[in-house]
Amino acid sequence: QEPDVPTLKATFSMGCFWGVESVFGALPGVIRVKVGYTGGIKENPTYESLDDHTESVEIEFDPERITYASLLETFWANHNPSDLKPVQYMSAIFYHDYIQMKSAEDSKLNQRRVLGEDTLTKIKRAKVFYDAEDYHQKYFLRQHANFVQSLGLTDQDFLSSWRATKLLGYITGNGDEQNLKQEKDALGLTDDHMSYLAAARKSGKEGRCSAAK
Ligand code: MHO
Repeated sequence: QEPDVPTLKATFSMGCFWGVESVFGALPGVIRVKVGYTGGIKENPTYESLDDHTESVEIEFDPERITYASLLETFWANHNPSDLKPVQYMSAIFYHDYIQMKSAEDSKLNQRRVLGEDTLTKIKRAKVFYDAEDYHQKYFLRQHANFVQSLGLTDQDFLSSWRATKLLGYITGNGDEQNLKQEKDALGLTDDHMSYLAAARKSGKEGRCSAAK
């Protein structure tokens, strides 16, 4: 069942969004994640015509279970913010309110202390978030076609369900084994599904974009 709790949004850019969606999806308290394009001016960008937009994730989280500060820690820990990248893959935090802006700025200062060098991370106000094409949503989960089919996941689920968000996180080897076991029934998983997931988590073959990104 989809959790029915009030959520807040967080928007981050930190390189190829396939892997970023997987990392955040597995975190307890993260309810949903989707991938898309934001930060630019061009209207209705697509993957083929991104223009001045950046690959990003939009996270819906339950602030009773995970803090924005802890999402920021995951942000810094999962990319190199000092690497010069094309706009498509740049490092950026898109804040949704004043408090998020302050936390983002504090965490960026702290990151500079930790790294001993400046980061290239942009901190900007969140604007329109354009959902990426269906085939980009939960990309690494979609590669397991039979698994996905046996769970009856639709494009709508891939875009906006808790279930697909968690399954993406787990199947890519992120998240905690214990949490996966606890969520087995809520995710509608059989014992066969659990074995399949365990094997996929161990193989660790998926969950990465190509080295260039
Ligand atoms: N084509 C690259 C990056 C895809 S990404 C969503 C790859 O295969 O990893 O920008």
